[in-house]
Amino acid sequence: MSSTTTQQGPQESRVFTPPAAFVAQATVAGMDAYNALCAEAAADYEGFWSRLAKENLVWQKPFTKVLNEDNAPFYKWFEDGHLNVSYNCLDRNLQNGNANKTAIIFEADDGKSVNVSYKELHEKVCKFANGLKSRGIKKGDRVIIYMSMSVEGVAAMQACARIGATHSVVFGGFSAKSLQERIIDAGAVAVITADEQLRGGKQLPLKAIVDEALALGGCDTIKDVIVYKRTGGNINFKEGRDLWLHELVANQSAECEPEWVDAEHPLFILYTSGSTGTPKGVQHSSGGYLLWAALTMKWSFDIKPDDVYWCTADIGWVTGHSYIAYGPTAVGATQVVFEGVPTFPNAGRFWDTIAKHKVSIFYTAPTAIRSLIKASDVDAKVHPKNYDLTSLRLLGTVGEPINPEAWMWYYTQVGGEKCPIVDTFWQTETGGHMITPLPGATPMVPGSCTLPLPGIMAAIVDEAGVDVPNGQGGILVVKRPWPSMIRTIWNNPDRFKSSYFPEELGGKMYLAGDGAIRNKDTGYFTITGRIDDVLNVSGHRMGTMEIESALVANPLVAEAAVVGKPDDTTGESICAFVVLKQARPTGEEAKKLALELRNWVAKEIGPIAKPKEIRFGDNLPKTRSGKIMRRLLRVLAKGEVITQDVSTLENPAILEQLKEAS
Ligand code: 6R9
Repeated sequence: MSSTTTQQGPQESRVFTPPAAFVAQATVAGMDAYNALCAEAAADYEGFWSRLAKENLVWQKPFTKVLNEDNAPFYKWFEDGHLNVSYNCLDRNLQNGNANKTAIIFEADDGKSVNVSYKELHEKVCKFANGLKSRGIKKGDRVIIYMSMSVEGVAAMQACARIGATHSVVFGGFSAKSLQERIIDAGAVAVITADEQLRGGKQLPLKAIVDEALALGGCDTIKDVIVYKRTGGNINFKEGRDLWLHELVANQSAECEPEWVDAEHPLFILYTSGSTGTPKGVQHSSGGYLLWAALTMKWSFDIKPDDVYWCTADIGWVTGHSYIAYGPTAVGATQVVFEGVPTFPNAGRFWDTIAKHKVSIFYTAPTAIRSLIKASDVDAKVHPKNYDLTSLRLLGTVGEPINPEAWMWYYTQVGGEKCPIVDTFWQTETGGHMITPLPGATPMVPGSCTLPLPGIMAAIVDEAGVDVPNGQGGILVVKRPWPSMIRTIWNNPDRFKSSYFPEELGGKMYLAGDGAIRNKDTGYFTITGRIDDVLNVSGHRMGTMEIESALVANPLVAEAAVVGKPDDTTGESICAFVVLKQARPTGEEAKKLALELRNWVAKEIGPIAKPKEIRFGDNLPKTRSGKIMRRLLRVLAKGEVITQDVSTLENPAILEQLKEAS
C-alpha cells in the first residue's frame, strides 16, 4: 500500500462553517437539506435518481426504466430514454433566454480574451458537426481530439456529441507513441488537432506529433486529420488526409439536427492509468454522465445565473470534460476557458485573471496552489493580496489530497475567509464529484473531502469487503451503482470487472483504488492515497508500470522499478531505480545517462511522466523469489532509514548503493 505525502488526517480539529450569507442563497442550504436528500435516496434509490434525471435533463423520449442491474456490474441507467448531450448543453440555453449570455470567456495565453455567447457556440458546434458529417463521420464512430485549451476544443467535443460520435480527448502533453496507442485502441476514424499550441509564450507542436503518431503505423482506421489553425506555424499537409477546420466548416449550415441517442450511448472514452498494463479506456454514457455533470454544478458549485465560473483544468483530463465541456454548459453558466499556464507572464496570472473577468467560482488543483504559495513567498508582487479578488464567492480543489497548510492559505489569502472551499474527491471513472462538502451546508475541515454527495453510497471496508469502524483506515468503495459511473473499459470488459468490481469484495462494490479513513466523531472522509501502483504527480495519474515499461524499452536498460516520492509541490514525484545492461554509471556519466533516460520517457509517454530522479544500481532489491521489493524502494526514495525486515532480501548490499541519487 502506498500512502500520500500530505499530512492531513482525521485528527485535524479546525472546523469552518459556511458563511451565513452563503447559506442563505445556497442551492442546498444547511445540513438539514443535505440530510433530507440523503434520506430520499436511502428510502427510494431509483425514485430519487428518476426525479433528478427528469428535473435536470431534457429527454427527447422519456425513460421508463431507471436502473437495470441484470448484467451487473454492467449497470444501465435510464436505458430506454433518448436524449442528445449537445442539445442539452446548447439548444436548451437558446430556448430558455440564454442565447446572448456569454458561454465562454476565452483567456488566451497572451492575455487577449474573447467572449462567445451560447448562440455563437451553438452555431460553431452545428457547423463543426455538419463538417464532421460531410466527412462521413457518424454515430458510434470514435474521434480523437488532440488539442490544447480553446473554444474549438470544447466545440469539437460538443460536435461529436451532437452527431453521436464517441470522442476520446488525448491530453496535448502526451507523446506521439501514447497518441498512436490510443488511436489504435479506440479504432478512431479521425483526429481533430491544431497546428500548434501556445503555452507560456511558447509555440509547441500538435499537428507534427499527430503526423509522427500516424507514421508509427497501425492507424489505418484514420481517414481524416482536421486541423484548427491556432498559431499559423509551419506544418506539413498530407493531401487527401489533412484538412483545415476553417475550410471544413466554411459552407456548412448553422443548424444541425441532433442525433438522438440512447441514454447508454457512449459519449466518450478517456484513457487513464491503472496499476498494470496499458492505459484503460474509461467509457462513459450520455444520460447518466450528463445528469451528474449538471447536478454537481448546482450542488457542489452552487452555480447561479450571474456566476463567472473558472475551472483551470485541461480538456485532456476528466475534470475538463465534466467541469468545462459539459457541466457548465448544461446549466447555462458563463465560464472562463484558459489557454495558458499559471506562471506566465508571472505567477500572478490566476489572480490577475480572476480580477479581470470577475470570477466568482474558482476550481483548481492543490499542486497549483502549492506552487503559487512558493512563488509568492519568493516574489511578493505575485501574492494574491495585490489583486482584487472580491468577486470570488466559492473555491474548489480537485485531483489530489490538499494539505491543511495549502487549504488555509487558499481560504485566507485567496478567499478572504468568506468563500467556502469544496475539496472534491472523484475520479475519471466516477464521471463527477463523489465526496465533497456542499458549500452552503457542510462544515469544512482542512484536508478532508468530508461527506459523500446524496445518492453516493461510499463506504470504507477491509480486504474482505467488510465495513470498518470509523477511525480505522481501509479501502474506499461505493456500494451502489450511480448514474455517472464508468460503464466499461473500452475493448476490455474483463479488465473492467476485475479492476473495479473484484470478486474478493463480492463483485458488487465499486473499488475506487484509494485508501480512506473516516473521523470517529464526524464520519468525515479523508483520502489517504492510492492503494495500487498508481502515482499522483501534480494531480496527474501515472501508472508505475507504464513508466517502467517505457524505461526498459530503452536499449540501454536491463531493469527498472518506479516508485513515488513525497514532493512539497507536486504531491508525489517519480523516482526510478534503473539497472543498465552496461556497468553501473557514476558521476558525470550517470548524470548524462539519467538525462537521456528522462528524455526517453518524455518521448515514450509524455513530459509529465519524466522521472524527477533516476538512481542506478547493479541490481534491484528482490525477494528470493525474484519479486522487486517496492516498499523498500519507497523508503530509499524518501531518503529514510530502512527499519523493515530485510531478511527475505536476496541481495541486501544493494540497498546501500541505491540510497542516494547517482
Ligand atoms: C478528478 C480526478 C483520480 C485520483 C483519485 C485520488 C486522487 C482526486 C482528490 C483526490 C484526494 C481529492 N484525487 N481528487 N485525492 N482528495 N479531492 O482527479 O480524476 O485523474 O482519475 O484521478 O486522484 O487518488 O483516485 P483522476
